[in-house]
Amino acid sequence: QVSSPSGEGTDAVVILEKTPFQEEKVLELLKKHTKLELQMRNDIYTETPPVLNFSLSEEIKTTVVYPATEKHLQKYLRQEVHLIRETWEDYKNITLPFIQAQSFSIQWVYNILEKKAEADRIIHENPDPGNGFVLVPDFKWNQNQLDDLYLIALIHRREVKSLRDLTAEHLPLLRNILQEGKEAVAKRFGVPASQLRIYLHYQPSYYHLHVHFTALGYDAPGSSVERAHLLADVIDNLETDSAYYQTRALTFALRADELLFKKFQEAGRV
Ligand code: M7G
Repeated sequence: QVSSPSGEGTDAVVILEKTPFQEEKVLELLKKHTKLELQMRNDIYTETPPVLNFSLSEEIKTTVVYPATEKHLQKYLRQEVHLIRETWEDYKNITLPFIQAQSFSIQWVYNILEKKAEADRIIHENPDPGNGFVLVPDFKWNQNQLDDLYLIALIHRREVKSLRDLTAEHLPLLRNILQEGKEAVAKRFGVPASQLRIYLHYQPSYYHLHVHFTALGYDAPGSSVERAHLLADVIDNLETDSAYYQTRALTFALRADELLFKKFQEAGRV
């Protein structure tokens, strides 16, 4: 909670993340701690207890959400999770009405698309209103090292909420993101397409279609099988069947305190 001058409290979310080690720093640290205590040894494997006095002060990245809504607070609190298998009927009867009723603002997306925010960070843009997009570094990446490279492509079209809305009509747009996105990342960061994980989330947190680009060697949050859908596979599926995402069941995890989970519970689907 943050107190205003009037003494009133407003919630804030402060996210602290340890950034990947930088090679030179690791060497420095190991030189400093030459006498590490032994905790376990088995054959060629040895473990030491965690060392508390490593200097990590410069290795922590901070993200602040302020003022934070109830949904932001929920998102970051630890909670029990459950797997949902959403049929197309479930989507129409439960998920879609939920998305339409909720008001998780996507103003930040519009600000990027309209160059009102982060304009100087744009890596690539295809300005076509139907098949274009903007590629920017994700919030989660501080751009200091390529190990945890993370970019997002935001589409210019505004009516495509998620994977569930995609049909063959969107193939040119998706192909542009895949092709131009790969080229832009290779050109700017020198990371080849073979080392990129390019995918969509289902469910996403923000219902304006976007594509994640992360370094293959980075275990990015949300890259697990119950959430990530590789863009190349999405394109293939739509080429095979334009209604693929309007017929198939999709799996995702929901936290027990999420409103959408409660809606699935009320409908007797969990
Ligand atoms: P998502 O799949 O909707 O949900 O992805 P997730 O946040 O649960 O992964 C949205 C992505 O947009 C995430 O990777 C966020 O880190 C990123 N993101 C969110 N915001 C509010 C911003 C922002 O203001 N700027 C940028 N550059 N990225 C953001």
